[in-house]
Amino acid sequence: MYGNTSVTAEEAKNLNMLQDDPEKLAIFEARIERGEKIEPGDWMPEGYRKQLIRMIEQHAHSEIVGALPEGTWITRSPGFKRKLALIAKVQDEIGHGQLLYSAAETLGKTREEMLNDLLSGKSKYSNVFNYPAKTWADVAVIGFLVDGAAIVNQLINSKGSYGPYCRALDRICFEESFHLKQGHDNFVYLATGTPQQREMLQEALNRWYRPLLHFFGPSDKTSVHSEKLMKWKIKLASNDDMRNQFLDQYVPKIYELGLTLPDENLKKNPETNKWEFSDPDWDEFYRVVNGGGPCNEERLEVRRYAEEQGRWVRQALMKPNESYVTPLA
Ligand code: FAQ
Repeated sequence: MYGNTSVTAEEAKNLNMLQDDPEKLAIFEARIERGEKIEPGDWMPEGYRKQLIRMIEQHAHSEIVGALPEGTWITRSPGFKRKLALIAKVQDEIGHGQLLYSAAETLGKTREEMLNDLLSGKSKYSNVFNYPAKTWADVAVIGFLVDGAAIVNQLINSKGSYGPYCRALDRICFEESFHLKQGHDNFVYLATGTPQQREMLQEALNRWYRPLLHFFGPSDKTSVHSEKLMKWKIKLASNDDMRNQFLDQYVPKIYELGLTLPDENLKKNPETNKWEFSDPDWDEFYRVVNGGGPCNEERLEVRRYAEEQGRWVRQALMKPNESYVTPLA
């Protein structure tokens, strides 16, 4: 046991706790156990702070990079109403990034440092945004299924232990529910449309199936951080449980529209109540999240361009004696 806590010395080492005061740690753990929210000024173990920064920062990056695949379709949206809805959705995603960067900043990492880490490739963001949105059907699949997957994850995590992150997630989930309606409407429209529209949707679905399975992270057996995150109630369900919840909710909706998923082994095991599927190629997952996906370079290039082009605006907004820390400078 480490101090008066429930962790062993070995676990404490893994959790970066050794520099933490055991008495304070015990009080902290008891608060987590009671379901209290931890707030920015409260004492927290270094490992908790670091894990939260890592996770919230990656989430924030995912929102702003996540606006890019759909963003390329704004000028090509089929019709004015769909264009308006897509503009509003993309704008919301950027707003989510802002909320999440603010939540991460409460833990002591500046926004400039986070953006530097995104632009240099040091920090990860969600795998799904490193694939192209080739047709309008991709916009339907992203809005319905990527947003659907994000809601499964965020609703669960919004009950977590860190106040600023949970409050940001509450607001994000509220807005995501509109995105889901927009995505569902596009999805059903194409699924019940002309043979060409159905074919285009099925083709997009086939391409997104594996990235969607990857979205919830590696299996519980290989997940690196789950144990620590769940111990501190930052994450309230494991990667496999979240993936299972997603399949539970969305596979029937896809099948009821007469569409298929490209995996002959995908089925729910009635005994375990869990979905089984073919190996989704975890090598591809690691390649994509480590910078080797089809669009990683393009996504970061666009972000670097936006950073560069917006610099004069940020500088103009600074007070005369303030200086803006230039990312990558
Ligand atoms: N993509 O040990 P674990 C959205 C990394 S928001 C990339 O299992 P953990 C809204 C992981 O970071 C989407 N990397 O990790 C939207 C770690 O690497 P590290 C984002 C991934 O943290 C919709 C390594 O693999 N949502 O879509 C992924 O316990 C439409 C080992 O993994 C969030 O970020 C991945 N999918 O569990 C926007 C939610 N999975 O850091 C626009 C918050 C894992 O050691 C349009 N995050 N990795 O270098 C989480 O819930 C968790 O961080 C997980 C991963 C579940 C993503």
